Amino acid sequence: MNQVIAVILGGGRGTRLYPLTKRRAKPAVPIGGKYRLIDIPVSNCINSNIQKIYILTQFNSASLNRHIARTYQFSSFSDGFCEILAAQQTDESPDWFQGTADAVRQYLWLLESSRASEYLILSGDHLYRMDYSLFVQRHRETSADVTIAVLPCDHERASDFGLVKIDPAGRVIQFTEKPKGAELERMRVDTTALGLSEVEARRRPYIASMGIYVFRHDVMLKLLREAPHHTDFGKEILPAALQDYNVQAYLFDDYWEDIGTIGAFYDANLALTSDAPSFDFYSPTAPVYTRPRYLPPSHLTDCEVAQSIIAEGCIIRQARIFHSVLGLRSYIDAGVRIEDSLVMGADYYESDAQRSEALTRGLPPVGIGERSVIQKAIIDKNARIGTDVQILNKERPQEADYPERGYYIRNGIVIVPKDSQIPDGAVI
Ligand code: ADQ
Ligand code: ADP
Repeated sequence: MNQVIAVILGGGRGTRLYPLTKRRAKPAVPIGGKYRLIDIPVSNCINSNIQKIYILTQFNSASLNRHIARTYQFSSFSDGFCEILAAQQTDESPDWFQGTADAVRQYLWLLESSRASEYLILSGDHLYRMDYSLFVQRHRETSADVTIAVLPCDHERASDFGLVKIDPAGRVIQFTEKPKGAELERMRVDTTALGLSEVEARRRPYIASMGIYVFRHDVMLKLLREAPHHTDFGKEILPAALQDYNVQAYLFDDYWEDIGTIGAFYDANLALTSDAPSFDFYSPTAPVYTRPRYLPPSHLTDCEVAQSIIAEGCIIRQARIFHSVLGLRSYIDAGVRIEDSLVMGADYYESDAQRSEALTRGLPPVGIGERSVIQKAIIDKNARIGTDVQILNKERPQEADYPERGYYIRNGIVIVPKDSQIPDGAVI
C-alpha cells in the first residue's frame, strides 16, 4: 500500500450542505458529535495502511487546516503525509476546480512527480468503513487500468448515482451517470450474479458506482491530459475510458451512505443513536480518528436521556433529551427538551463573566437557554439559543432562508448556523 496515493475530493462549493458550509470547507463539517466528515476517508486510509493522502478542496478554511494539521501527523521515520490542496490560481488554470476530474487535473503536476503505482480517488462526503487494501488488491489481481467500487442499489435512489453494467468477469461494459426514465430502465440488471438472493436482487436491481476509484498511475495521467474538456469522473472520464481500458468493478456490499445533502447528513447522524446502528464509531479494529482534545467528561444533572449520543465536555442541567446527538462542549440549561436533533456543541467554553457580559448586551450565552424546546433541528457550533425558544418548524415549510433571523430550513429541518443567535422567546 506504500505505492498508493489517496486523493480525497473534499468538495466543490458545498451548496448541498449549506448553511453548514457557510463558514467552513465541507470536509470540516462536524459529524457524530466529535468527528469531522474528513475523518471518515482519512481513517479508512490509515486503517488500510495508506499513509499518503491529499485532500482537494475548493475552499481553504481555517477550521479544516487546523483540524488536519493537529490530527494527522505521521512519524518522521515514515513517509506518510496528509495534506490539503486548495484550488488556487496558476498561469495554466486561472479558475476554480470545474469538477472532480478537473480538481485532480489541476494538481497533476504534483501527483506526477510521486512514485505512486496507483491513485485511490475518494469522496469526502461518504459514511462507511472500508478496507481499501482489498479494493487495490482486486485492482491488481485483475490487471485493471481503473477499478470502480460498486454496490447494488434500489430503484428509488438509482438515478442519484452513476450506474454500471458488468460482464461475468467483473469488467465494466457500460457506465451511465445519473440516468433517468427509459435510460434508467436500461441499466436494470440481474444482481443475483453478484451473489444476491432472488428477493434481494428484485429489491436492488441496479449496480451503483460509489464514486470511489483506483486508477493506474499512467492511465490516470493519460485520461486527464488527453481530454482537457472532461471535467468530471462520473460524467465524462469513466464512460470514455470503457472503450480502450480494462475498467473493473469491485463489489462492496456493506453499509455505505452518501451524506452530501442536509437530509442524508441529518439522517446518518441520527441513525448513529439507534439500538443496532448500521454504522458506528465503536469498531475494535478500525477506529475513526479525530483530533485529540483534553476535554473533561460530560456532566449531567437530573436529566432524562434516551437513544442519544453525548460527546465529551458537555454540561447539561435538568434537560430531556431524546433521539439526538449532542456534540463537544454542548451547554444545555434547565428545563430544555431536545428531540430528533443534532446539536454540534461549541469550540470553547464561556466563563461565568463572559456569560453575564453577553446577557447585559442582550445576547444569549453560547448553548441552549432555559425551557427551550428543540425538535428536528441542526444547531451548529457556538450557536446562542435564548430562553423559552421553540424550534418546531411550526409552519412546516420544507425549504426557507431567514439569515436575518438566524436560521434556514432544508428538507423540513431547521438549521441554526455556526455562531448564530436566536433571541429569547422566539418561535420557529
Ligand atoms: P456525486 O456525489 O453527485 O456523484 P460530485 O458532486 O461530483 O458527485 O461529488 C463527488 C465528490 O467530489 C464529493 O465528495 C464532492 O464533494 C467532491 N467534489 C465535487 N466537486 C468538486 C470540486 N470541484 N473540487 C473538489 N471536490 C469536488 C459521484 C459520482 C457518481 C457516484 C456517486 C456516489 O459521479 O457516479 O454514483 O458519486 O456518491
Ligand atoms: P474543535 O476541533 O474542538 O471543534 P476547532 O479547532 O474548530 O475545535 O476550534 C477550537 C478553537 O476555538 C480553538 O482552537 C480556539 O482557537 C478557538 N477558541 C477558543 N476559545 C475561543 C473563544 N472564546 N472565542 C472564539 N474562539 C475561541
